[in-house]
Amino acid sequence: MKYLLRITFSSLLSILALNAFSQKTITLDSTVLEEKEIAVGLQVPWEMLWGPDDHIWLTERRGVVRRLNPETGVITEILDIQSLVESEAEPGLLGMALAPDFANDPSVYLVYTYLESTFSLGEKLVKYTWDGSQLSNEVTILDGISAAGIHNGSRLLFTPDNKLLMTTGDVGSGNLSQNLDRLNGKLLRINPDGSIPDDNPFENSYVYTFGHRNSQGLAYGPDGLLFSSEHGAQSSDELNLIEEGRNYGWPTVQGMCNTNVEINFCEANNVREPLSEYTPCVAVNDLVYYNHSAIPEWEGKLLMAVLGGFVQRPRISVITLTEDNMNVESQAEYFDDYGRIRDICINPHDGSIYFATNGPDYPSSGPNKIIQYIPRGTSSTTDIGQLDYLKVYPNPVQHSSQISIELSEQFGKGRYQIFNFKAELMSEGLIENILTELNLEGLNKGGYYIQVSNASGMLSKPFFVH
Ligand SMILES: [Ca+2]
Ligand SMILES: [Ca+2]
Repeated sequence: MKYLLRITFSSLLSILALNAFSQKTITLDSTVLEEKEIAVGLQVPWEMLWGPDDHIWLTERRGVVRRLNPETGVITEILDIQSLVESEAEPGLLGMALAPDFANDPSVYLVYTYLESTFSLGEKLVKYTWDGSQLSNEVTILDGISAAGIHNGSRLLFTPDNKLLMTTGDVGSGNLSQNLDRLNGKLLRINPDGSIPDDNPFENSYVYTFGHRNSQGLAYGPDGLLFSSEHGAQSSDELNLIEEGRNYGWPTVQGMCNTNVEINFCEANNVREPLSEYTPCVAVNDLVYYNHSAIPEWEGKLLMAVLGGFVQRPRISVITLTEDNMNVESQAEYFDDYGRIRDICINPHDGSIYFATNGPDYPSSGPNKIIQYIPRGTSSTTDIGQLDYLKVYPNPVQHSSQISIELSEQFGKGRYQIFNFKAELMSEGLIENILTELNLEGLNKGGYYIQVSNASGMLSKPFFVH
């Protein structure tokens, strides 16, 4: 329970309740970003990618892959492998990558943990095929990776030369990280068919770099440089620059080489120090490179999702590198009132930022959301003229009164479910008309969300009873 956040449930509710009353904005030097809640009620969204089909693809840790239309908020489920996935606490369905030439090779790569035997968990990299509506036909690409209740890595990233990079965790056994014969505690470089690239740094080995504890952020930055984030123990989360074949020090070295033991080890083993370390740990996670002119203040910078640990607040850190990109010049913090932030993706058209929240507590709790911040003045996302929508009003709504549920003609009618923020089902039923009044008698004061589902997908909205 290392990363337990000391925010009480009631304080979170009041934060969320405040959010509901006004549209939030963030003002940078000259750019104003406006908040939009895209989806609510997800179950630990872990990886979120902007796909070539202009949809957001996301994994939920329990073993579900969904596809989200960012214009309308409609979510469809495209894979459910909960029966294959073991997902207590940290493990589960984690990383995802889409094949770079998706039009000709509609392959989706996933990493998940599974029950190998009664007493052991394994982790594997698999490939599914997208047929335009579902993922199917699992093919194992790489198996034999140890998994555990903690430290399962698994961020995936394609290289420009069409290799697949995958981070692996030390599963709580730091000695694995220095053992080149084991796949744990490493950054692996893999041919998409699962074979070992013949130009890897160690002969006949998937290992690209080693000495990692649990890296869950991986991104190309400026000049094609490769960066990773890495969870430390109690101290020394790391932002690393990845250099082929290098040793990143764990478990002897945490963060910089700055104790006598560390200095000796670093000199003897040519250890690559991090660019930056975070002490005490803040639980650094997804890393993306913001390379869009829509937010000039952030153009050319790294954005890092921070789950938050100990007393440190969750946030997105905006990291400015030095001119040679080899050091961190400064860091600023944003979005620090959403609970744990797991993952980020960027809309390549309008420069919007989307992030996935994982609730206030370790390992996760609801209501997990996808939040968008759109640079003001860009027009790709608007409620006017949307084909699909769900509107809920008034919001907040008076206790023991009625709430209006309005669905677009295009989306049509469906089945509704109302959950509280612990994801407990409070009521459900059919919506028979485009405009429906629901009686809220029996709902206590507090935060809820409604999901409406039909054959075309699911829409969601939060609301508050006061
Ligand atoms: Ca290190
Ligand atoms: Ca150190």
